[in-house]
Amino acid sequence: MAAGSVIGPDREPSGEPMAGHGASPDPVRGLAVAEDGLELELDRTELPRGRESELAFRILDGGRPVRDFDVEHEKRMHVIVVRRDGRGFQHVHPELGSDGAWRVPVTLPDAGAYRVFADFSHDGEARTLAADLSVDGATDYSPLPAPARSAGTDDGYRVGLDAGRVRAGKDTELSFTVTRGGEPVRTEPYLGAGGHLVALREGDLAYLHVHPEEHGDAVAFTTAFPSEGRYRLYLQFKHDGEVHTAEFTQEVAR
Ligand SMILES: [Cu+2]
Repeated sequence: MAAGSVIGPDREPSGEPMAGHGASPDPVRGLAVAEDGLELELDRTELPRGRESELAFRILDGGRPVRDFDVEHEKRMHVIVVRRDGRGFQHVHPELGSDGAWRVPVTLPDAGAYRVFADFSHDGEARTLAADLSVDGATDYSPLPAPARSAGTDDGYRVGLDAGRVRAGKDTELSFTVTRGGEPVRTEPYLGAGGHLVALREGDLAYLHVHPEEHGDAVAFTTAFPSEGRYRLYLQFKHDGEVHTAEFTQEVAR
């Protein structure tokens, strides 16, 4: 990682950086607020609980707001907000104002420390910068749920995950199948693909944005997890015109 202050949500030393197991692990991202001269600056680092409020930020280059972003997955800016225990995942698309600030309304229902990831491309380079955001109040963090091969969404879909044994640094195919009421569901294009997958490493919330491989009966992704440990996977797919999210805990072996 290049110069830049590393700010993690109570980073635990267990988060070993890259494990050298050959292959081509996806670059670990989202551990720093600044990288190669670009910096993520949040307007406010604290938001109220349970009330719609505005999340506003700028991407600064040498202190000046960047305005020329490349379109990636149909958007110029993707923002992920998640609490440090992996709960409360949101994926939103802010608007760029003429003052160079990105703004999007968010509601954070629970208190705690959150991570905000800005995922964008500038000058042809994909970037993920991240900053901490807090919501005041009594906080009740939960451990990651145990790994499971199937997960429900809160709106009645069931998603199966086929991954086999996943090892750090090895290319892995993650294949998801979606059903509703026992019937297979063919997902609709979402952000230019059959699905969208974000993986966050337990502890330091290292960020992997994984790109889809195909769009057939299954939504498949290939990635290489950078290190052993547990990751939270957030699969988003579109069906009946709406976006649905299924979450999995994935164990990655050495
Ligand atoms: Cu997005």
